[in-house]
Amino acid sequence: MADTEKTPAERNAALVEEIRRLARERGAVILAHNYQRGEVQDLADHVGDSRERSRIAAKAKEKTLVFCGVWFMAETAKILSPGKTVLIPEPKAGCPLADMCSPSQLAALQAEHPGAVTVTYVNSSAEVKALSDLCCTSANAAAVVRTVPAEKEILFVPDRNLGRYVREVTGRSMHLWDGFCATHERIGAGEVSSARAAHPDAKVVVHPECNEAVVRLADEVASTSGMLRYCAESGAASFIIGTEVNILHRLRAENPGKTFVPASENADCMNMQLTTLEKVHAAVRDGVHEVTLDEDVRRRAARAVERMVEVLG
Ligand code: CIZ
Repeated sequence: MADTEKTPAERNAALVEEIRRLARERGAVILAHNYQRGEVQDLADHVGDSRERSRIAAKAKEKTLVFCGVWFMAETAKILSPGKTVLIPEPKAGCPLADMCSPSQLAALQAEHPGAVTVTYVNSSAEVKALSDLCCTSANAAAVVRTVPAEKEILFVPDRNLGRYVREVTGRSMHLWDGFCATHERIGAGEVSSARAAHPDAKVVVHPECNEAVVRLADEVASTSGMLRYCAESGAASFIIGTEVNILHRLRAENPGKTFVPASENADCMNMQLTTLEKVHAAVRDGVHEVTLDEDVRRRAARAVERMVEVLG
């Protein structure tokens, strides 16, 4: 059948088949973040958060990792798997939160707080990770902070909302960088309250990158992997989800008998959505766009990421 005679669904199915064939031929594994478009999640060999995908990537037998997500995620894979080729289908997929903390700004703060321990959220550049003592993800931020000796001052960068939440659950005072995720900031407490009024039996599950008023309304605060686990294990039948809306694709697919409602329809990350099947196809077919890092930066960043794994045991 000619391509022009196919329906969009048939064209997508053919493209997915072609991407999978090329990936097998070229020894590539495709990893997508929980916030990727539904069709990219369905194509991927593995879907997960940064921690899960970095672990899978490091153990994968394939020599090429196709990281569907935003730039810092592909960089983190390269930090941990320097011997592998890491491709990002859309190199313009950045992270405004990561951009809110530059290496020179962080170095200036560290100079003002000599001896402080810098704990850096994975949503950061390789250069910022290279200046850090410990890396963390939203799934383990509180556990990482708890490993810092009580007498040590902590600089937590770059997400003020995650930092505030971790400060509350750990009781540790921390100096918080004033960064935020614009997608999570768009989720309003008023919207969550309206959703709760419309779905009184639903559990409200929100990401710790949400602002304080939203977190206060939640039944559960969790990373994306934590949300997937919580919703699968909960006896509740419906959930109001406060994070990037594309995670609802996976939640619905994995929990067919349950209902999922976004806390806000506006919580869509433009950068995450830049990755399309066509761009993944081009990446696998042409071997573009490769992530490269200065080896000294990579080695120092790897120390902060590996220390996260070491301290958590
Ligand atoms: O760990 C990640 O990939 C991020 C940035 C958030 C989450 O909760 O998945």
